Amino acid sequence: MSYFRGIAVLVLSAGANAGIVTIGASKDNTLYESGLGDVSNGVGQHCFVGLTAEPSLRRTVIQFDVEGALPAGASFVGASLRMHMSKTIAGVTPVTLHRALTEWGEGASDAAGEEGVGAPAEQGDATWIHNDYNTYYWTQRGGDFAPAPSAPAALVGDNGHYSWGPWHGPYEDVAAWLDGSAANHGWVILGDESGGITAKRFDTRENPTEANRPVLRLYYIPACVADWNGDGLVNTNDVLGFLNEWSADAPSADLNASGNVNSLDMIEFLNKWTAGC
Ligand SMILES: [Ca+2]
Ligand SMILES: [Ca+2]
Ligand SMILES: [Ca+2]
Repeated sequence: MSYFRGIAVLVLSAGANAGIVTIGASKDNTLYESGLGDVSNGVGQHCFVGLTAEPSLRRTVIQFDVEGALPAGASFVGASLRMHMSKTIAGVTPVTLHRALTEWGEGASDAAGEEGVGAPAEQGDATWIHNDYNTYYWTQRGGDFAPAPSAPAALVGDNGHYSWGPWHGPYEDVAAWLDGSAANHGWVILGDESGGITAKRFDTRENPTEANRPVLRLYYIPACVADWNGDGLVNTNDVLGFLNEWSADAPSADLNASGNVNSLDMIEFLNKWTAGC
């Protein structure tokens, strides 16, 4: 038993960062539906999507600085966004990511209480009608975004963590941001806007509970597969690091680009590890 426990500890410690980069949001905010467009929540602890009882729409905007996040020579192969949902009275509803098409801002507005009604917008905030309060406007009220979702909807029920990706997800958007073929304005996140009470409250980058803040994970295959952890040495730590991601079914472990992780990927890794860089 102690042998296996020892292996598990090694796997966790040796493979923590290999093949995966985890980054926090650079900004996030809520668009609160209002005719005057003077409501926002730039530095609040929460953000919202869906329809309130009023009814009134909420949409979340979020952005991550992905540029330069991967090691030199790495092949980008997957991305996932994870958010924590912390309050709702709605049942299970679909929540989708849409690529934002216009730059937007996060000002100093800070909603009180449960934050559902927002706060007076401050200079530079995104609102329902402004991408940058109170000087610039979205082309369309409620934000400018690609109509088609960037990933299959997450089905959001009770409080907890929810993810989009990494196998079928926001990968294409992040790839376009990384290679410069599309401007990175992040995503507009939509709840179920078809009717009824569907509002979901998520936690923002300002949330005091660090584990509940939004995270974007980028999955990559290093330039030298044998040196999986990128420390310049090829040794057993690289095997353990790869095994960590292989066990977790991570896109970074799909070395033969087959769309899934299985024993063929392990064989390919071991062949490259034996051959060295
Ligand atoms: Ca924020
Ligand atoms: Ca190494
Ligand atoms: Ca594979």
